[in-house]
Amino acid sequence: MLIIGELINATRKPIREAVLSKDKDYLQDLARKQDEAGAHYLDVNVATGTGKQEKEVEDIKWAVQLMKEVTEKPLAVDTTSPEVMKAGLEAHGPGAMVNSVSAEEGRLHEFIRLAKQYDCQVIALPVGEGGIPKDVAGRLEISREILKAAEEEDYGIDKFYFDPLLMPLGVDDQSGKMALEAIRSFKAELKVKTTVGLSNVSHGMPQRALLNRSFLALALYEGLDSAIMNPLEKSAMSTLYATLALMGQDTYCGNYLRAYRRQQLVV
Ligand code: THG
Repeated sequence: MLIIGELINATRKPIREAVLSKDKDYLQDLARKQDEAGAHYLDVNVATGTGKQEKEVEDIKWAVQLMKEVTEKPLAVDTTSPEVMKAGLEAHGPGAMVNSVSAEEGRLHEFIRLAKQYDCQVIALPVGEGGIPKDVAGRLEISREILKAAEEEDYGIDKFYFDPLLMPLGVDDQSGKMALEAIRSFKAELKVKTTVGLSNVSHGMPQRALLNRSFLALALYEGLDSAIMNPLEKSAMSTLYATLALMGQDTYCGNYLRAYRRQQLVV
């Protein structure tokens, strides 16, 4: 189970402020904490909403550099802009993650080529020219387009994690169910790995961690391979260890017991 630490994302107010004020210490501290909590990759999104492309290119180079100073964990460059993606991957060097490629014009082949050039893992988002599909069938159709493009670019499917686009439950009470069905279909029909932006599900709802960790258990049962999540959220991390042990995916419960000894498990 691949954990991508979500916390360095400028849609979050403290991060937006840290990027705008160039607060290097704050961002480095968060990078270090997520690394120590067990994240395998660290997501980095520096879109502060100023609308200036050149600024965002400078910001991503700055952020990648400062994170590399404090962690050896690879980074997941989270942007929809080809220029920002290229600058981030270049500053990082080989082995980053592209978050994400969609089937939109100007991104599909471009982002896969960049991923190939910099030897990256890739998150595939089933978003097309018509925006976000309304159902699972639409997500599968666009995912097939992304798979076809990967084949044309000769970039291996094993590099890809498909994302069902989990929407807030507070916006659509069927969004959890739909994402679970999408994960099941991605695994069964496309035979691909999957990931999900876990904290999306609880946006705007009370007791977010409860919804996050409950969705995580359900998604793991459907075969989820990765999550973009908050690794500092102990209840979600505890649910992760417990669920994998209960699913027979933790030899002699080694990871569960190790987490307990490190006092990482909460009830
Ligand atoms: N798919 C892909 N990438 C993504 C998303 C996705 N990147 C962005 C987002 N969705 C995932 N990242 C976040 C980051 C922070 C939060 C939600 C999603 C968030 N954090 C809480 C906050 O700011 O209050 C703090 C943590 C918490 O309470 O759990 O809301 O879907 N490919």
